[in-house]
Amino acid sequence: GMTWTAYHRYSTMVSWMDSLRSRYPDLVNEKVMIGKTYEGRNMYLLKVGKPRADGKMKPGIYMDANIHAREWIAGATLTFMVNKMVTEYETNSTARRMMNEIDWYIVPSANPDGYEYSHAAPNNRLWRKTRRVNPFSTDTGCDANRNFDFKWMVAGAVQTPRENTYAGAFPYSEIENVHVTEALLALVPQVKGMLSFHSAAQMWLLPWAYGYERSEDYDELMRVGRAATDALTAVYGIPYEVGTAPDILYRAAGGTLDWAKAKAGAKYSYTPELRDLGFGFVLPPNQIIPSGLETFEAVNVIAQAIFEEF
Ligand code: 0X9
Ligand code: ZN
Repeated sequence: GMTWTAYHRYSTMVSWMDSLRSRYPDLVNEKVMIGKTYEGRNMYLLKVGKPRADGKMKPGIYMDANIHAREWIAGATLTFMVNKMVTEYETNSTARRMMNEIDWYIVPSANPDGYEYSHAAPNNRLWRKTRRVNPFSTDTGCDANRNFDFKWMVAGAVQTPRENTYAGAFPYSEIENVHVTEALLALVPQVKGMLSFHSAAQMWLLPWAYGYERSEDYDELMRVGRAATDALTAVYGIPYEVGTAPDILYRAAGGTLDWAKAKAGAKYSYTPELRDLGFGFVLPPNQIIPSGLETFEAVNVIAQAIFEEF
């Protein structure tokens, strides 16, 4: 079964969603199959939150993880946080407020084929991309975080299938991205926040990632991002940087971060890059719970900001 002391296979994550839904039917509202991966796995969107007594709409936050296969801490942290919000609803006032104020939409693994491949053999551990067999090439997979249809290929992406930042032959060449995009577009205009979890740089990235332009909400995204990482750092002292991808990391076009803000109305769009601590992508599993606890505090700050504004 599911725990947060080990990294689990995709099927265990799916069973965890089912068991959470059957144990907390009032809080886990829906588990929707949003489509199949290239290799035929089912992708799911979980909706959690306490419905309002008056039936009125709550602001929504969409969260996903593991669009990059090897960043195992991302999905582990995300499932930990969702599990905490749901199972501690009665006992933890922070969890209760998050569930009362926000509708949460969660895709625990945005690239299940790549994730499973990274588990399948020790030599595969650092696989990043999808697993589609590219036409006209013997190289497999595409960087799904370069494959969205906003400023596609303008920076930090290549047209060489062998490379780790291969953007695909055209936007949405990856079926997994089609499913995520359609799921998120169906939630417009409810979704005001998007958190796409990655690792490993201890950064809280904000748009735009494609270039150095400032978004119209830059100041607010910086302010809320700083408040979020202040709350995160307060837990264990782990430092996080906040800024646009070009300012503190590098330019990268075609990712979830920019697309969600530009095309899905998610004003508060962030890409958290979780714990590194010198381990890079191969973070030991005893880091899952601390990462989950500290990141939960940051997500709470984002939720409060969105609740107050909308
Ligand atoms: O390169 C990436 O996709 C992300 N870094 S990682 O080490 N996890 O691969 C940063 C992406 C930031 N930009 C966008 N989301 N567009
Ligand atoms: Zn990543």
